[in-house]
Amino acid sequence: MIFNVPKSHPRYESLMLRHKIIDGAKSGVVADAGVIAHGRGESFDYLVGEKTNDFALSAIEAAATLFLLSSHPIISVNGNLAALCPKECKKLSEVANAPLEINLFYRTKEREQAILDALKAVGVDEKSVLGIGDKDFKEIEELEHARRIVDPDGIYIADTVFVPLEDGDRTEALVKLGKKVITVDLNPLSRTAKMSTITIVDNIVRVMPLLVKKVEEFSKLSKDDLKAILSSYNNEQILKDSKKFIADFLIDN
Ligand code: PTJ
Repeated sequence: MIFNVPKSHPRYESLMLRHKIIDGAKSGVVADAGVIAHGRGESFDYLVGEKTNDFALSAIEAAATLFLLSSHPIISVNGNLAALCPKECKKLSEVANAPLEINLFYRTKEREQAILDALKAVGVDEKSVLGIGDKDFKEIEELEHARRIVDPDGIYIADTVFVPLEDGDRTEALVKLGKKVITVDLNPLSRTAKMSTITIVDNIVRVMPLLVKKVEEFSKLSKDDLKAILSSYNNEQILKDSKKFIADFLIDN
């Protein structure tokens, strides 16, 4: 990192994240538009009080149960996720038995390699990463952009797909194909937030460690207990709760 953020700075944590994104953009991990996407996330983070609220915690618990109840869960990795949480991607993949698949909107061979390198740097085994290399990739016909190209051993056969930090039409297409979708998006109004099976309205950097912990904790529960947690979860209500929180926060602060 070129810029040294003083620890005493009141927005130290937030600035550190910015610089992870900037460094990621310089190394080709983060798309140019990913820098802007991060800014949108930052503004919504203010509005949720820069903390994990109850609506996010309930969604994290539901997400952990869905990971554990799925036969083929997959973690879709984009540039922003790889820049902010590479270690947690590895951990979540291990505890949830969910392979990592690199699946990019701004897809280039150089960016795929840069993201693979970022994952390898935290100990991810290159051979376990899906979505890259010379393979007979499948296509999601409903999509016209690069995210339609998916791994035949990954998103294509997955029953649950974790797609954090994106706003677009992919979630709708995946749901149409009968898949369950878990997203993390600070913006509860995004298309992805609205279309997902489970929407975690919180910052990915706070979500990932909690999600890993919950998957570990819930792996000791019976299938019936997991199903009970999941069936009591209502994503529509969670989205309402998050929007109500934001509205109240704006009035009260
Ligand atoms: O790496 P690629 O090529 O796949 O491209 C990735 C980006 C992020 C550029 C692409 O998916 C994109 O353009 O995303 P959007 O449409 O800007 O959506 C990103 C969503 O993530 C927005 O709704 C943001 O509010 C949200 N977001 C950004 N940073 C965070 C976040 N949500 C949670 N935590 C964050 N740190």
